[in-house]
Amino acid sequence: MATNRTFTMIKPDATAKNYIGGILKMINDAGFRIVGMKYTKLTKEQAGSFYEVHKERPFYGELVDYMSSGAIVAAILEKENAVADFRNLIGATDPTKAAEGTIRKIYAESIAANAVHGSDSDENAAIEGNFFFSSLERF
Ligand code: FUP
Repeated sequence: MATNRTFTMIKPDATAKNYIGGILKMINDAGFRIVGMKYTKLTKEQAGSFYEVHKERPFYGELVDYMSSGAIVAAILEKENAVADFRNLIGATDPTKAAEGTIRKIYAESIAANAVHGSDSDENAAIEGNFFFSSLERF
């Protein structure tokens, strides 16, 4: 089903390198409207809870350390077919495999520090958006 909202984070590697503006420009130019946005830093506990679905994966500890290592930008994005279109815009998890012109191809440094997060389903987009934003913080 085509839906109209997804959730993203600009990750610590990208905020540290001053890529926030470039990434937000790509997001807006692709037709996404920002309906909630927050510049913040996750505690280890918050990062662990956000990525709980990956807790059995070998990279979970490093992922939690990395995601709590610096500032992030969390945002809710609106567009027709938002989840699938945003996954196309960001490209493959591993930037060496990401298509030309995608955010990860342009801005990511590695599979772990891969510049942006994008929800993988409508259900997760709602869960992840609710993790960061109350109903009063989205428009
Ligand atoms: P994606 O949906 O593209 O963000 O990728 P996954 O849900 O598979 O993985 C979530 C995050 O775990 C990635 F963004 C980065 C991290 N990860 C690793 O650090 N190593 C891996 O081998 C796979 C994922």
